[in-house]
Amino acid sequence: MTRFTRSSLGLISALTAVGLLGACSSSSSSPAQTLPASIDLEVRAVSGLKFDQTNYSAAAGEISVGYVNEDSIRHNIVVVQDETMISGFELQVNKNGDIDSGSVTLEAGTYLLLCTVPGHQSMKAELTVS
Ligand SMILES: [Cu+2]
Repeated sequence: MTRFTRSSLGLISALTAVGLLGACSSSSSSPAQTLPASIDLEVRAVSGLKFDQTNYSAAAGEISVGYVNEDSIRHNIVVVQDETMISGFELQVNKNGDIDSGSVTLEAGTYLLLCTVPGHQSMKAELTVS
């Protein structure tokens, strides 16, 4: 119990340090960001701890995903199937206006899109790949 508490505090300290570094480096420049033209799936994080839709769809294969932050706080996005995270894919947007993009290869099926930032359990949407 004691050991668990100590390691939790250590983790929180580490996260805080990373957050402070991020805040410092991001103030130097803020170029206008736009989504790449080849996005297959666009997801927006909006205020109220949710995505802009509750259902998304995409074609099977390599899917180019764009993630736009329309909220004021940090969010990420991962893809989950049968409670297992699809490895090698995570997008992160740290502040309002941030855009991240990347690709993930998915077979036809039903997936969940989740934000794994603590407290953001409500950021959940279904992704149908066909
Ligand atoms: Cu979030």
